[in-house]
Amino acid sequence: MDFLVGIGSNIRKSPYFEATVADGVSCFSVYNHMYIPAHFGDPAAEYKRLTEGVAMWDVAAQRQVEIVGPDAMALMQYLTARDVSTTKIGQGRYVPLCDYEGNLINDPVLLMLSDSRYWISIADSDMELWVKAVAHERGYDVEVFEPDVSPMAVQGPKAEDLVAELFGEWVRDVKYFWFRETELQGIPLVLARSGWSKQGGFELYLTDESRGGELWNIVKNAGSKYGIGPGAPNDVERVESGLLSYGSDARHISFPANPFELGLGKLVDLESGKDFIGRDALARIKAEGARRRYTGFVISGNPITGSENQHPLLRGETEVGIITEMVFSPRLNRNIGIGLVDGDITADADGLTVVLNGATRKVALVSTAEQNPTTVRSKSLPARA
Ligand code: THG
Repeated sequence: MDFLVGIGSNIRKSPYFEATVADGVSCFSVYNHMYIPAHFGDPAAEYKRLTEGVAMWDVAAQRQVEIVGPDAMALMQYLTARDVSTTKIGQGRYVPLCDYEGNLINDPVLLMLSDSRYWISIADSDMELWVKAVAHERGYDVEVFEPDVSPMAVQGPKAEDLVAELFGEWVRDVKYFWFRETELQGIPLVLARSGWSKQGGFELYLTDESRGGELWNIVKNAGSKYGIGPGAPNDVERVESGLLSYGSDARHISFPANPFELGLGKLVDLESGKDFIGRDALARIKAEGARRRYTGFVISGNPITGSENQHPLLRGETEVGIITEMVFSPRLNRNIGIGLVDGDITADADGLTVVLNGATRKVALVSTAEQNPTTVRSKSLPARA
């Protein structure tokens, strides 16, 4: 295909935008109405930095929705299927948000800043509108708005050494998903041990958008001795790690799926007695059993590059699932995928295929844990055909 995508002033720019352009970004995507770097022209090097060194990403497009006021906790609990009542100040939680049908509408990270102040760090859908409407219609005493907060990710096995060098040894004691408000050379931010990879690392939530370029360059310069380089949320690593991508794996307006189907059933707390949006639907879905399940795939043939579209999983002529993303994993030396299969397709099902660019490829199911190179002996995977 040979065309350009038109972008106007309707698409917002991140505080790191100029810095990423200066560092050679070669492809952007759009997320929460904002530019987000997709890659810097060398996917192999970006993957290697993430899995063996350290990478830095502009994820300012993971916008925050701030909820502040006496009813902040009550509203937060009403928004999510997860029991968040035990969350502590300084703790983050992964919180699925559903609509009234029980379908996922976002899967943010919740940050509890105080008893009466929360952020949700959102995936790609308009949550500020939803949260504001729910708050007003139900009469919660809160304010809801998008604050000046712009995350940057520092991910990879060397991320901790770099972040400790920048902020101090205390960062080594920050527990997974916990955070602290701090500053770096006078730049205000929230430092969290989190990020959309399973390589370990931190996210720096910049709270002064005028200082994005400065923060970017401080991290970049300090990271040079660790071989840092720019990157982006990495699709290959996320498929290997089985991390959900709301928008790609499910989207309520075009491809609805519920948390039980998406492997997030353990985060749905129907026993807590808490009321939340989608509760009745989720109780019914749980009782009936989910129709589909989230799974990994191994796909035969030559290395796959880029998968823009979802692809039906076929058995004979029948569609029995959907592969939402396919990638070539350099560490596994095979093509892997992620997506949903019908409940009656067993793990050892044979005769599964996918058609890619007109050619039929064989497909085998693997659990998302089985396709993670750090936890799997690759001989337990089906051979590359
Ligand atoms: N960081 C921040 N905000 C975000 C994301 C992020 N907002 C959008 C998007 N990513 C939200 N989606 C996810 C999906 C998975 C995880 C985090 C955010 C994740 N999951 C772990 C896992 O699956 O192993 C832990 C889940 C758990 O606690 O149970 O990290 O990346 N700021």
